[in-house]
Amino acid sequence: HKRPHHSVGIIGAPFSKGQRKDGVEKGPDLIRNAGLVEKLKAQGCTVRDYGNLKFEDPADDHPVGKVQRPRTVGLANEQLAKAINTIKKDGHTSLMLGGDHSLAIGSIHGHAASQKDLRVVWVDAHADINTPLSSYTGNIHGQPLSYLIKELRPKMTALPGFSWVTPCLSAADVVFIGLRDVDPAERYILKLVGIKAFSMTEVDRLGIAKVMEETCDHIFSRGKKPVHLSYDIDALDPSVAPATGTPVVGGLTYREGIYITERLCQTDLLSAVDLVEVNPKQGKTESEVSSTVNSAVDVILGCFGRVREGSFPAGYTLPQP
Ligand code: HAR
Ligand code: MN
Ligand code: MN
Ligand code: MN
Repeated sequence: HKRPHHSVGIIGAPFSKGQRKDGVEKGPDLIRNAGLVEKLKAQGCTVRDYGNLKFEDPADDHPVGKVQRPRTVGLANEQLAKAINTIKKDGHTSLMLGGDHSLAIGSIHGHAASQKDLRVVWVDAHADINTPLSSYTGNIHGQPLSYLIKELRPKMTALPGFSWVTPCLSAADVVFIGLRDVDPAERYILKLVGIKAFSMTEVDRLGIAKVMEETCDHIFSRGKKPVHLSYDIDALDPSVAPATGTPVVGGLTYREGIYITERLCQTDLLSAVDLVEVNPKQGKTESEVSSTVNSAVDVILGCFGRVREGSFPAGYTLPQP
């Protein structure tokens, strides 16, 4: 089919306070410095880079129960939500470069503010659906979906920094791919509210092509709606993405990881993308860092029209002898 033109609005979110490891705030600039904008343009995209958000540190952000830095994470996400809403109003597909995965709260909330009724594909080793009360780490990057899913409202407590958040997703709007490190509470929640999940076991059983057909069937079963892809780089196997805060063995191959993006691009409904959890300080060598960043860039390029079969611009003709 004829490939549509992609207009990409990039926002960098150099934020790490949704977890405890320094370095993930370097993600946006690392990914840009790997030539992201040039590569997107080379494959025919229009790109506007909105730059990096600047985050504040609210005074005395003491834990609430186990939850770490709720005011800081809440405020950062409120800023991000506004930025994403602006990018969507400007008519782009948003591309949020994280940063840790707590940023999905603001990214999805901001997306939902301009696109009613969206669908979310969450590609991750982890389910990131602990409630503030069920989380044993207290890290908000392990919790973002619990803030966004309507059915979980009764399990949530009010947290400082999050009064602006209203759940904008139904459980049926979300699909997971790549799960292999899910807490007991998270497994219970997935069953409780009924969220479609393709763990690595399903990727093994069905193959990635069938997983993606079933993913598309599920998210479009109630009509064609805009899709938000939230891609945690730790979904990929540590052999291709080692520089991340919580690597888990047995992940998606590079090819499976890229196939997901190609298939979603093909729907022409990809409306927002998050690429999160690239952490150079977690790389043991330069080459671990660069392979992780290169994988991240390729994931993004796949979202915006790159195809492995090759392609040529409209109007292309061979040189005449
Ligand atoms: N489930 C654990 C928690 O709640 C671990 C989350 C791990 N980190 C991520 N999320 N990168 O995708 O803290
Ligand atoms: Mn995650
Ligand atoms: Mn993860
Ligand atoms: Mn496309």
